[in-house]
Amino acid sequence: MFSRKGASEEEVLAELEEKTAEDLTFGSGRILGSMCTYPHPFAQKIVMKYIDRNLGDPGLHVGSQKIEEEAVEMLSSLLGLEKGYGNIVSGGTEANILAVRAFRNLADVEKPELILPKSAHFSFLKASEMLGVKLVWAELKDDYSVDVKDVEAKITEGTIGIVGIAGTTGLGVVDDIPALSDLALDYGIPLHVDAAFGGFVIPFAKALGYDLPDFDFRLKGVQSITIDPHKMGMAPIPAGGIIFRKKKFLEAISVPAPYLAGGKVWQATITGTRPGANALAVWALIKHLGFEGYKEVVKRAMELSRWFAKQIKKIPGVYLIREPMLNIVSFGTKNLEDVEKELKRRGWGISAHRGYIRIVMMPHVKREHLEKFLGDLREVTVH
Ligand code: 0PR
Repeated sequence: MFSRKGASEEEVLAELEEKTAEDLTFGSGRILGSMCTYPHPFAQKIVMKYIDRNLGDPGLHVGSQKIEEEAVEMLSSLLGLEKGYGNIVSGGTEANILAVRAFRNLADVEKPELILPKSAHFSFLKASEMLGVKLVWAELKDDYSVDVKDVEAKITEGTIGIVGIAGTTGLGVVDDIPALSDLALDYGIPLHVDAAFGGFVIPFAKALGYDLPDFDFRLKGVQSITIDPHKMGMAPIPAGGIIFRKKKFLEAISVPAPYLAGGKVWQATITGTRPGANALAVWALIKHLGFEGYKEVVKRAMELSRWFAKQIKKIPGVYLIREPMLNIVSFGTKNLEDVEKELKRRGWGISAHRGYIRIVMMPHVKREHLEKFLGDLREVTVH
């Protein structure tokens, strides 16, 4: 109900406290299955300070727009590209939609088709429906990475693009992006890499010596990459990233907005009015933490996931779906639904999908939380 008379701030706050008491918080250590985390304190300060900035009208907030461009440039350079074109957007969903939109608009075919792994995120279903692009699903191999031979077999006259995933939603698997890139070059088809999760993990994990496939613009077939600062980048929601190798992709999705303060400006994003503060927070965090700072965060997360995977293997009736590649560990059990229900009843923020439970070692997840969780898991699976 839209109240007739206003209540005091205290009253409203008290009601909010009561209602949100049901929420799980990252600080409690109970959220183990999310790709989000508590935003870095420095980023929170930035958001508070610049809460009014709107990147939808860059003529008003000229400085903020330049900062967004610099943030895009920083992400590009992390991904092996000196000059990239793109935006800080609302998340991986918007970034993936923009990539498919750019590929479709440039392809000029009557019945556009997109080839993507069966492990792809559901955001592509939205893209498909909105853009009238048919999804052609490629099979996975036993290791849950996409079968590149099957991708090749599915290429047709109507193929507008290929998708590879660098950190799948369920298992954190990095596809064989080098092979997909070669394929894309051979057939003259653009390759989009969904590194929404892996973008802020793989470059640092590689620097730490983990053996992972190349996945970024250093591979010449890669034309666009989704990379989300609001996942392992520790930026506040919403903060996604879409980077294109060439300007033509961004131009293909830009519409004129003729009456704004900046004169005739071009907008590529789905959202019009959009938060400048979050883009500024992305910029500020990258400046503040630097490569070495993120590397430390990833080091902890990778070590914790290896340790956790080892513990999982020791529990009777519980099995790993596959050895972790990134900081995601997924496991199966007998009577998975019952196990899931009981773990949730005990207050754990997890979810079971596609036959397994996924644990994501985000920065807020500590070994002591996982030890407690493993204790509960052991109890729940004993029969
Ligand atoms: N691409 C990949 C590979 C993803 O894993 C996700 C999100 C997206 C794109 C879409 O990103 P946005 O959600 O930012 O639009 N994957 C997470 C998932 O489905 C999203 C999420 C995050 C779910 C936090 C739950 C949660 O607590 O698991």
